Amino acid sequence: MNTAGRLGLYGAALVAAFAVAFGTAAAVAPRGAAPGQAHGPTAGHEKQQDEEDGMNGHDAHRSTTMDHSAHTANDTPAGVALAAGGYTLAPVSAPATAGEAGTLSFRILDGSGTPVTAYEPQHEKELHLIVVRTDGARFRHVHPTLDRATGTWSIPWTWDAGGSYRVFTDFAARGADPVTLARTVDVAGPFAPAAPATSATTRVDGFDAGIAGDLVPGSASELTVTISRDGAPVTTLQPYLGAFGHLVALREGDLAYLHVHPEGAPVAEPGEAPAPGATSGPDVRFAAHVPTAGRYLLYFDFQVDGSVHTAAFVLDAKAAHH
Ligand SMILES: [Cu+2]
Repeated sequence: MNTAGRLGLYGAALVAAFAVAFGTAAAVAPRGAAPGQAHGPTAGHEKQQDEEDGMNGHDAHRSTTMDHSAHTANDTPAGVALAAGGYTLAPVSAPATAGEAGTLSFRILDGSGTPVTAYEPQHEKELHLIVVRTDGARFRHVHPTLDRATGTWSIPWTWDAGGSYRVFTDFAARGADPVTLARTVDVAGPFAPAAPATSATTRVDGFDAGIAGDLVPGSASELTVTISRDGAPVTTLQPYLGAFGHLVALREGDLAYLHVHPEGAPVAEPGEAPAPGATSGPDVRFAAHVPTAGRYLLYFDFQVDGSVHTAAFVLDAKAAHH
């Protein structure tokens, strides 16, 4: 389990200020999601996209993670605006109707309105695209392709259901701080809103996933995700995007975006990415810093045997009373 290694790091680079986005995520419909989705990943993972970059990418996120930790919870939460840090997410083009195959595309504009064509990789990718319906269902975390001539990001896209979706772009333009920009995209088609209920366990693709710990507003909340299969601990978690798992937290109500990058083990230095070929599990630890009491939708990505799975949890953050 490499517990010692993880514990050593814990709390150092892991504290994520809500105000900032760190990286990536994954998902599943919360329990109590739309009928027929209770367990299934409502979300798809574009494996060919996710896997194409391999595991030995950059670790630019390490330094950015540390930088982010300096932010305070008083900052405006990430992911609630289409412009921040001098950059703007231009209108998103996507199929208008559920079930219609097409392309999702967009550009990032700098302060002069010029499309951005140079990015600093974070968590091995130049841009992380997170899409979730406003009720928290249908989460996807994928990596579109950049046309470096035009600055247009695109990815094949089909909406599985109607509704309003939040499209988050998590990136750092070259030489700039990471930002998370978001827009709403409305999709015609049947829409049965899910009502996420608190859930600390879920089942996805034959794996059982649980999350332990309490979210406490205004402080680092220690959380541990545990993965098992057929009642046995899974100890073969593989590095994915530079860690043994990725977690995104969204605040119910405004979908403010918190990206938490769990640390795996063994590692040489705090914040160090796992070595190629390393495995870990069944526990993945991280810390999240949520700004307010309320309900949070958590989407956890993990990789086993080359396949990425996503587990969703719903936790309530309650103000500490002493
Ligand atoms: Cu990503």
